[in-house]
Amino acid sequence: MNSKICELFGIEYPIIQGGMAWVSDAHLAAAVSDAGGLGVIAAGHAPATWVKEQIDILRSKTDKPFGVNIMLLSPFKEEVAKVLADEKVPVIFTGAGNPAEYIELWKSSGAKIAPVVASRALAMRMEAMGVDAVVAEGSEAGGHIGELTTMVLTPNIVQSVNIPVICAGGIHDSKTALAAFVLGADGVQVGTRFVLAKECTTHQAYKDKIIKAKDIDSKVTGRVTGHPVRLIRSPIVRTMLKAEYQPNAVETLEKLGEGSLRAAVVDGDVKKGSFMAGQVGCMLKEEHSAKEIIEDIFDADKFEVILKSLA
Ligand code: TUI
Repeated sequence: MNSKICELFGIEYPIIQGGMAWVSDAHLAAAVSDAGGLGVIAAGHAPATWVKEQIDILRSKTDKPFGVNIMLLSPFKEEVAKVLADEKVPVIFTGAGNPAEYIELWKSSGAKIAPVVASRALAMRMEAMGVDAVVAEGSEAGGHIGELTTMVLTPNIVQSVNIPVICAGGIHDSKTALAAFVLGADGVQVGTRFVLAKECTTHQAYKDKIIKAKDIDSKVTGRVTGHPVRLIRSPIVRTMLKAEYQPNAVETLEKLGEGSLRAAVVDGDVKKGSFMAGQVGCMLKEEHSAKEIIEDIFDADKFEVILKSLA
């Protein structure tokens, strides 16, 4: 596909693998980059030493371009930001905050910068700061989310900025990818479907949780406290949703959440784990290799059938 995102990042298909904390390690990212997309390591709450290790592992597996997603709520964000510059990471994604203070450092290291945004105002502020692209992430996405849906957020940002826009939230197949391009996006970011990549080292119980999820199993905790997180229904989610309406809700939710994503991804703990996933989880039933996933999404025959049905 001829796309501004392919040119900007030096990739074959305009698809970015979402930076999912604990899930998106060097093994998954290398497989996606090798298959022609942009693989992304998620720094999450990890220290800089872990991030550096993952960059080294990825570089030992592929010489294709890749990205790192820095989560701006991380206590290690300062040191991680510096490692990304020192390591000359080709593409830097940011999530859950405003990366203003690091833009100059990363630009001087030669990185392309693409913040994940959940509003038009932030997309415009980011463009004014000189970033190279934005990821418009709708609230269908998993994990930490904003309020607006992909269907409204994407075209609103597309008509408000002049830099390339990557659409995220609800994208998992050729139909949803094509819809993102119709909305004006230059590329797509896919998260949840890559949890089911064969190269993804996430615990099988996490993958099974996605495979078994029904549409109504997708829940959002933290709406009341102002930190909405989308995940799959489980015992901890039930406790969190009740706690939201009790006194000290912020502290209780923070305590319940601590270590719960690791418990899900690493230990597959169905009781204590937070199984963050996008709404599309209910549509995903099988595991495939990263290459199969990308080739299925960008299947020219499938695109043609959809477009012909509209003619
Ligand atoms: O970052 C994400 N999704 C994530 S990060 C994550 S790790 C985590 N672990 C435990 C609890 C909470 C998170 C799981 N999922 N997505 C990117 C994203 N960024 N979506 C929305 C935003 C966002 C929100 C507010 C970006 C900027 C912002 O405000 C900045 C400002 O200054 O206005």
